[in-house]
Amino acid sequence: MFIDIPSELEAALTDRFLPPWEVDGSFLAQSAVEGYRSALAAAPRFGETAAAVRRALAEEGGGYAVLRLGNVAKALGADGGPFLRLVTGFAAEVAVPFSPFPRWPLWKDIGVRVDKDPGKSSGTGYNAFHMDLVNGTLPPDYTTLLCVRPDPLGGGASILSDAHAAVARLPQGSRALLAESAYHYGTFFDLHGVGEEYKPFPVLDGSGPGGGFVRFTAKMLERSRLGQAHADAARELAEELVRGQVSFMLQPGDYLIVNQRRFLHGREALHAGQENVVATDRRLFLQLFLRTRASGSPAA
Ligand SMILES: O=C(O)CCC(=O)C(=O)O
Ligand SMILES: [Fe+2]
Repeated sequence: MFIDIPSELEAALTDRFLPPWEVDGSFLAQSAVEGYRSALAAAPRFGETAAAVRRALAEEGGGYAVLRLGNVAKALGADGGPFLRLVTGFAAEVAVPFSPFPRWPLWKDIGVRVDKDPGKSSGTGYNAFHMDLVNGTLPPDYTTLLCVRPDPLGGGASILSDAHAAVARLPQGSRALLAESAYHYGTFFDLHGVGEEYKPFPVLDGSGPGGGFVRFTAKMLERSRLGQAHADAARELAEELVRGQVSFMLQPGDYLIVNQRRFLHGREALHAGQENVVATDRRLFLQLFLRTRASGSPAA
């Protein structure tokens, strides 16, 4: 699931100048998709590298990929526009980049805030297994995270777990409870391109492995009021996800792409002592969502 960039491609990417992108509503404009594609297609071994990413996201047992762009990040600067445009070009080879948040740019900062709820995005604590935008009828097909800077104190490993495999290990009774529309999480306000608010929702929608979403966030165990039996089934699923998890520390320039129909994701707690790290040295990730063309109209 880790995909290295051939050195001749690294060299070409470092030289390649991509212009700033334009958006069309909440989506990356088709002109940008095509412009980036034709610029990058000329780079040696770009096509096969993009194909390897798509294969890792779709193959049997697959569902996530880490594209290792560290050397390119080092050459171009991990937090600058030129590098971000290249990564956007790779993302557009998987599906269409979009922002569900109308007032936000395409890429959303996930920094570190010591004053924030520790279990949430930008908090310092354990970020339990979840899918992003879980309470929309049409969550993003892919969620992606670009590591600009890891936690300098060594915490914050990324965690991933095969959602359908975890479900398959549960007893039938628990699966039946998870298939009921008895779950809810969070608020739904001013979001674009992710359908309507889904409340209450079933965790399992009956489409089986490889098909639908396992619409789950372990955060609802603490933050939503659920009936006892439904909460117990959700807790069992959360435990199975942890049992099956993989974890790794992303390095600067690593780009994680998660197929939300296959894998759920989260993050280990950052190391203690973040208040002693100056803000500009703290962990910084950037997040981008992708929509498969067939699953929702880019014009939506
Ligand atoms: O900080 C991370 O590595 C993951 C954050 C996350 O999953 C989110 O904000 O949705
Ligand atoms: Fe997330």
